[in-house]
Order: sequence, then structure tokens, then C-alpha cells
Amino acid sequence: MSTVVVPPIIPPTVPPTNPPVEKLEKLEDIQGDIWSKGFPKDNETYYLFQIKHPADFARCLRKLVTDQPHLIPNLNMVKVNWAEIKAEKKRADAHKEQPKRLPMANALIAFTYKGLEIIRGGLQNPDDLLLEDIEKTDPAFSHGMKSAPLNDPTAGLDPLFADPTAIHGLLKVAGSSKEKVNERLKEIQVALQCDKGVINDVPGGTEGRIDGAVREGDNRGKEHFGFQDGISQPLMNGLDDPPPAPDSGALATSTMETEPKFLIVMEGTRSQGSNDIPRPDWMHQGSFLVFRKLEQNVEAFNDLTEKNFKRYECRNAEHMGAKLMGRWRSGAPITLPAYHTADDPTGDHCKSKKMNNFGYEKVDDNSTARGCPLAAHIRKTNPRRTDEEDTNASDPGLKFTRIIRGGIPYGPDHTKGEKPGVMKRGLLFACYQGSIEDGFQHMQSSWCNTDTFPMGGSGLDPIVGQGKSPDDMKMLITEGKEQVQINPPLVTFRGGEYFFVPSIKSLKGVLTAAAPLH
Ligand code: N7H
Repeated sequence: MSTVVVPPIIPPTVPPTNPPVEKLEKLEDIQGDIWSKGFPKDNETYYLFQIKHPADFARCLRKLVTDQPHLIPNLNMVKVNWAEIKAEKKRADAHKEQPKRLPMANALIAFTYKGLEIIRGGLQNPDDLLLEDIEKTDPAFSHGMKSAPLNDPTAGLDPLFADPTAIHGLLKVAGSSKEKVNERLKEIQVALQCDKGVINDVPGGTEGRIDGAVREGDNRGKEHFGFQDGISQPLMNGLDDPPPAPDSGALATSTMETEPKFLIVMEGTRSQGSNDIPRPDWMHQGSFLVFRKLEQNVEAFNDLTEKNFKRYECRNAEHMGAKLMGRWRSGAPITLPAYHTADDPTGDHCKSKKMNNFGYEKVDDNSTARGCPLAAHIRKTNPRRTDEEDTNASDPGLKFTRIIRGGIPYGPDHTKGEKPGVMKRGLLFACYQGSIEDGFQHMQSSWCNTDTFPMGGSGLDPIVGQGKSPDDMKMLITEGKEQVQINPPLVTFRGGEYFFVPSIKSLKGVLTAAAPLH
């Protein structure tokens, strides 16, 4: 009798599915820069202002957002800008031409806590702002950046940040040229009666402004150390295209799809440590903006990598730089097996969103010549996954610490042989999040500035970490070797502040319901 061999039943492989991500709604209420794409920009200015006459300011602002909505656009309007740029690229491709730069400008308005206190003074019903609640729900915002546990230096700051109580509001104006930015800023200043003293520039000798510009030619999209920036951003359902499939050979994938509530204040959202008090309704569809002027020392970066790469078993200075960052200059992540041993790959695919669809191997990925150090800038700021072996696998921030970055370089390009320390350059860093404690502050303070994250001895983030003393500024780059000492620092804080970006609805409503004229 023959026996029938029943083949074992192999369950079909079901691709892992992420839980459904909530859809972002009311785009018409959200200010237009709060998006992975942000405002289209070649130039940008950060204009810091003081409110001198709160009731007049409220009236002017209400008129501006009601009668000239394009001056402070919402997300739907900025989506149209991006669609126009895409159409122009398509047209130019078809004609084998360079796409034209379409003239455009956009602006966002945001306030410090001090600014909200001043605004309250001009309202018909000041209690509507519920500022005392915000002190409890968002203490980092209400106390300001200067009080935050960030190890920020207090000397050498840009004079605009000398007195944080002097900063009430910010206009972030971006556009296709410096002229377009200047024009749009002027238009808004006139509407807010800057010329009649309703608002004033924050003192500091630069008309309240800090200007940035995208670098030109082959450096477009790169920051001053020469790395492609703007590859990894959280994506929101209802706003962004779904992420592309991962490249073959990718490790555990991390699609970066993010619950909107981590980036935007929504009904029912709470920040950690808020004692479960809800935010006032008027804050819904708003977001917190962190601004930091960060000076980069390109000379120090080049010196560090050129003088030390051999000692740390890197193939060349480029390779050591890639280990500090976690990506090659082209943007290719060094953790992907294809890029462990090859030198910096080039090509447009390096800039593509596919280059963001990856996770990290186990903690031993920190090892020797291959892999990505645990303290590399992009791994510290987004660990993507942690293993049970990580001492900090239970850090709740792994779930909610997400930021949308929207920075721009400032200052001239570095030239070889220039006199060290004379020309100043860096990044005007800006990021949006649904809570400062849970977003930027957790990232900077508990991750970048902490040797024990994700494991004891990982070291500090070599790009933006700040220790209590200069000796703390070191990271493990190669297993079995001492940590690399980073001195002088590669990046130095020159000032910054925490802001809140209200919804368009609140700009037309609660925030501008001015007391009647006498
Ligand atoms: Fe960083 N850089 O150009 O060297 N950053 N950053 N950053 N950063 C990133 O992945 C840089 C700063 C983040 O999801 C890249 O898009 C510089 C601060 C986060 O994988 C490069 C400065 C904070 C990510 C740089 C600076 C962050 C990220 C790779 C200051 C928050 C995404 C490009 C002068 C505390 C990580 C990319 C991810 C990426 C640079 C500042 C956070 C090249 C020069 C202050 C979350």
C-alpha cells in the first residue's frame, strides 16, 4: 500500500501591514509650510517682530488673512504651487529645456508665548486664549528655548536673540528669488502697519531679519558640509504621496508614514507630561515651530575627517564623514549593504525617496568598517527601530518623536584656503511638531546630547550634539577604538526660539477678535 504524502500546508506570506494611519483633514485651515515639501524656495527670510499696539495688530492681521488670504496661504494653496512647478518640469522635459523658475512667494506667521501674552492684551475677551492652560499643556513653549535643557551656549549669540522677551512673532517668508521674498515681506509689513509702529523689528541691527538661500549649481539641495539634505521627512496620509517600494536589498523598512497628531495639534492630542489637560480648541490645526540659527565650521569638519580617518579604520575622509552623518554626501544611507563597502554612489536615485525606505540592523551594526554608528546624525535623530538589546528600546519617543524639517543654508560657500573663522555660514534650522517636548526637545536633549542613547557609550550626535562641557563632545565610530573627540564643535548654536503657528481659522477668529476702538 502506498502512503500518500500530504505536503505540509505553508501559510501564504502576508506582507506586514502597518496599522492604518489617520488622514490629515482641514488642509484649508493649516498654514502652508507645515508639510514635508513646505514652501517652494530658493530664498527665505526669518523676520522677527514685536507687537507694539496689540488691538491694532489684531485688526490688521484679521483684515490681512480675510482680504488677502494668499499672503498667509494654507496647505491647499501651497499644493497648487507645487503642482505648477511639476507641470513646468514636465513641459521643459518634453522640450528638452531647463525648467523656468516660476516667480512665487509665500509666508507663515507664528508667535512666541510672550507674543500671545501681548496679543491677549488687545482682545475683546482675553480669557478666550486660555494661556494658563498652555503653561500646563506645553511648558517648553511657554518658558521658551532659553529655559530648555539643551546645553545651549549663552555667549556669541546673534544680537536678535539677546533678549528672548523682545521676540513676539515671526514671519517666515520663502520665495523664488530674494526680490520676491523682499516684496512679499514688505507687503505683509505694510498690511500689519509696520510703518505706523503697530509692529516693530526686533532690535539687533539687521531689520529683524535673518536671510538664507538654497546653494547654487551642483550644491543645490546640499548643506554646507556638502551632504544632500531634505531626504527623510515624515509623510502624512491625505497630504503626501504614498511612499515608494523599498530598494532591493533594503533592511527592515521604515516608511516614515506618520500620524498627523505627532506633527499637528489636533482635537484630543496631549503632549507627554501635560497632566492630561487638553489644549485649548483654538490651537487645533496649528503646530509648534522650533527655529535655531546653527553655524557650521566646514574647516573643522574637513580637518576632523582628513586627519583621523586612518586611525578609525575608515577608507578615506569621505568614508569617515559618511559615518558621522549616516549617509554619504550623495544621500545614500551607509547602512544599506550595497553601500557598506562601495564609495559614495552618485546619481539621481540617491536623492529619491527610495533612499529613505530602510531600517537599521541590530545594535552590532555599529561595528568596525561597515555599518552605521549608533550616534551618526541620522541614526540619533531617527533610530527607525531598536532591538531588545538596546537599553533604550522602551523610550516612548521612538513612537512619537517626529519632526518636519524646513531649514535653509545661510552664508557664502566655503572656499579652500579662505581665512578660518572670518566668513560665517550654517543652517537656519526650522522644524514643525505637535509638541516641542515630544518632538525637537526630546530629540536634541535625550538623544543627540546623551551618550547613553540608544546604548551606553554610543556618544553624542557629532553634528548637533551639545554636552555639558566641550570634553563630552565625542562619539563611537569604530568598535574597539576610543570615541572620536570632536573639538572644535562642527556646529555652534547662535540663537533660536520656540513659536506656535496658529491655524488660519484662529487667525481669522479667536486670535484677532480685537477690543472695540474707543
Ligand atoms: Fe539634521 N547636515 O546637513 O549635516 N540632517 N542637520 N538636524 N536631521 C539630516 O535624511 C544637518 C539638525 C534631523 O529620518 C541629514 O534628509 C546639519 C537638528 C533629522 O533618517 C543631513 C544640521 C536636528 C533628520 C543633516 C542639522 C536634526 C536629519 C540627512 C545643523 C534636530 C532625518 C538628510 C547645522 C535636533 C533623519 C536627510 C532620518 C537629517 C544635516 C541639524 C534632525 C545631511 C548640518 C538640530 C530628524
